Amino acid sequence: MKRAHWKLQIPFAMVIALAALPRTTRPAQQQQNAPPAHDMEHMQHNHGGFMQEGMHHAVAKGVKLEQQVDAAAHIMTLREGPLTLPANTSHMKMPQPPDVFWTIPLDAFLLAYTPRLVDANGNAVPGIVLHHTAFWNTDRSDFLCPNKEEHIFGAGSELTNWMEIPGYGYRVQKSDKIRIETMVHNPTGTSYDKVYLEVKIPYADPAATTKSVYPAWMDVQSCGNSGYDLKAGKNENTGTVTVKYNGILLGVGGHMHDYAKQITLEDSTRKETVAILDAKLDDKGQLLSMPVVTFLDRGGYEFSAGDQLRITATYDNITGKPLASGAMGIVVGYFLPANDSAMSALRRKPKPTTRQVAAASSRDR
Ligand SMILES: [Cu+2]
Repeated sequence: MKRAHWKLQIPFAMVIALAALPRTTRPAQQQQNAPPAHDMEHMQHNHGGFMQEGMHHAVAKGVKLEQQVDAAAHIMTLREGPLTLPANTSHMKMPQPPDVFWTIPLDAFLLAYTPRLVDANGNAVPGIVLHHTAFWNTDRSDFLCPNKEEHIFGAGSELTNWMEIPGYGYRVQKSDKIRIETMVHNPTGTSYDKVYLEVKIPYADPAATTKSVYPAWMDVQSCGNSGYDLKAGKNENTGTVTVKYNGILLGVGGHMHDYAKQITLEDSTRKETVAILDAKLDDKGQLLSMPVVTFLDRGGYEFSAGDQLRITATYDNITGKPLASGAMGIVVGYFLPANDSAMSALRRKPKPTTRQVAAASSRDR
């Protein structure tokens, strides 16, 4: 039903793949070397740390996280569930899974993420019942918002893949603890029982000649929780974050909710507009897609340490009533730091209270 997005996602992935190549070997016709289309779905419905605190849902019982590591294929597979999803249940009324924690089994670069929903028999369940899932590395701080854990992956009901960027990955250390925050709902008339969220994550060995890329979440709520209230009618909200590292932004997508109009990213230090993303809605105001903007023609958008970024989201809430926690405005991109070793300072100090972190500490020193 939302297939239309996929077309929009392809050019971004291509550009990301191209941008990952050394600049000297990047003629226009090299687009043919971009990965196949099935790798290319983009991140436009990813959520940022919206529910880190604040909402009070009933907690679903018995939800567990399992992982399988296929060392030969270099794929980790996570399964979170089971989830029981009665028909016609909003996310506020649905008992929500508690945060679950994924302990990284080995030093690696995580290369891509492919989420899907399945039932106990492995049959596909429509993605619409996934409100969002968000992955956070609790052992690291986010490079834009160090008060938050490092946000490494997110997906919404479109279940879009985060494609592999050849030559780049996200570096994890064995026993890093990834917090997984999943919210479900069921706007359909069909009840689903024993649903699992499955995420396949191809990985590379740390010795691979892979460089680190960092997801950048530039939020209209600045470094607070992403969800916010909409009043009836027009809404305009603005947030700022400061980039503390030199580097380049390869391209951006956006994440907004129903009744969205537009989200913009500006580098207010440079007094430049980085990207303008216009929401595409259906005739009821429901969000269909957000566009993607790339900076390939200039070799990436260059950020300098100290640049202040300004994010502005506009909505037109045509329902005539306020919508509590109805909105988000996030520009999501990939950041390549000029000096990757500076990013190692984002690793949080081990907390001596847990055995696992203490063990990691003695190993790392
Ligand atoms: Cu959202």
